[in-house]
Amino acid sequence: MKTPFKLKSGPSLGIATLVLLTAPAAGLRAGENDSTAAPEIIGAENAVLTQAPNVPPPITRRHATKVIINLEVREVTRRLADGVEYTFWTFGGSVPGSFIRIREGDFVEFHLNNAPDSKMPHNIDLHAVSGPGGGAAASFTAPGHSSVFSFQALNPGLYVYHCATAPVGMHIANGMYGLILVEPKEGLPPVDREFYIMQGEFYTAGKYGEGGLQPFDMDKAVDERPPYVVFNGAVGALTDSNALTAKVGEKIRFFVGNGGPNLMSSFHVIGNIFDAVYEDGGSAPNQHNVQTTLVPPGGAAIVEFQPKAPGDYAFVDHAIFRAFNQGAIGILKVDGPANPLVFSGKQSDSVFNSQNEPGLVASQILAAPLAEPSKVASPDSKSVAGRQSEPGKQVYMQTCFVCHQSNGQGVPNQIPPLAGSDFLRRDKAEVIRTVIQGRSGELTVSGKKYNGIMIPQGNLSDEQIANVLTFVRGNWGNTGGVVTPEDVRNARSQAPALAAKSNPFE
Ligand code: HEC
Ligand SMILES: [Cu+2]
Repeated sequence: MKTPFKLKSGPSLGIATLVLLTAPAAGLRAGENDSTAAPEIIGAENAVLTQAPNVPPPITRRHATKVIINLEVREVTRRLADGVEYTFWTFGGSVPGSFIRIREGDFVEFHLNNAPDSKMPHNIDLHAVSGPGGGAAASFTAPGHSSVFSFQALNPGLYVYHCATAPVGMHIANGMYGLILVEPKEGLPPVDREFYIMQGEFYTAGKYGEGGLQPFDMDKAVDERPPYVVFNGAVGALTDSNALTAKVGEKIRFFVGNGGPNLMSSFHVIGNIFDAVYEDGGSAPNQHNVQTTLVPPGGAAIVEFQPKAPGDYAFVDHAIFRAFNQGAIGILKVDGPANPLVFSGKQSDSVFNSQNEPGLVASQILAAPLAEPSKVASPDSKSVAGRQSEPGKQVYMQTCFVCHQSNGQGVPNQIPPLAGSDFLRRDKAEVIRTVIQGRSGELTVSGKKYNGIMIPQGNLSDEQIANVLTFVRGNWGNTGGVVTPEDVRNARSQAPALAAKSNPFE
């Protein structure tokens, strides 16, 4: 069925009613003795579509409904990498295509609209459809036209959809793929954040990074030699200011798809373990405690995990040259308090020789959290130092104590003491810089020499650094004064910016 598609006209009720009337009655009503009979369809709604990395909100309704989907195919020229442009063919204006979220049993009325300025006809094959071509022939649409077909979402799961117009490989290689989630009747377990990530390769005539508007290269596509392997349609679509964000301890769910057209993805989040994987995008978690999951072209997976420590976590195709040399890398930035018992950060770096007493540092560190930090003075809570000292102690216990120990005593020959430290009496700005930038190399504290590495703590806020230093300088026999957030701001503006990380494994 085809009707001319006008950009301005809303979803046509006429078409909707027509489809409903022509659908077989038994398909819309539960009952008879037919086990495949669909549930009752109550009401109608327009689907909320989102662009990656966003996912529409979970479905809260507990019945099947008629869902009207309007998806517009657009051919757009966009950034593929810095200085590199490409003409993408898209479902909804971006790569991957809009995320569609429906519920098991829903009756879907699908409107595929092909923009009037498209050069090609397009169609859609949804892997969630039970019917010939997944809807491909039924949705074949010339530029400036709109096709309507309908289907029932019989099977829950996470499904790929893609264009299947000849040459199929070329339409997919130009970005024509996306994900449709059919939520099981009972819904998915609640999580704190959901993200939409889809891998795909781009076969440009030029090499990786070669500038300008790059044409599609059929030979490279047939040989499966893509210059680009990326997440969400471009190099850097999920890094730097586009990085995903979350907080320590939150439950994260990634809906991961692979448009291909050719390469399998070995999907891995560096420094996290998947608590659950819905392998192949099936409707139930079938595996727990997984490092890397395989996502084939035209396939999907749902992964769930819970970052335990703050930091930048890179996710990659672990076929690792793709991550570092072809673009298949994104970042999840996790904020929150350090959790030194789960992960300490680097604790020391000392010269290794066979005389070193093994296990010394480790045993002291394990003992430390059990020790009561009771010997810590409780300063006058009305003074400025007193007000900063309590939150400062918290920062200390979360961030510094793992190395400097619960009462600031340090570790002999490894980590200098903060208790009775003459270093702390020196230049205030230098003390602040030590925390922001870290420090390494030989250092004498109260007459004893140390040569270790203190990792930078510049991710702490000005206030946290001011508080922890006020706490440290006001306790354990130290005599330094208050450090204010203003002091920290000044020190930061003088210190050279911390070098950005280039190695995502760090
Ligand atoms: C990963 C272990 C580690 C952590 C965590 C750590 N430090 Fe350090 N710190 C060191 C080491 C090792 C040195 C000595 C560096 C050297 O030899 O150059 C040091 C040196 C220092 C010094 C100067 C020497 C002294 O003893 O007075 C100060 C001040 C200091 N740290 C404060 C802190 C504060 C405050 C925190 C928490 C915000 C912190 N450190 C977290 C390992 C650590
Ligand atoms: Cu197409």
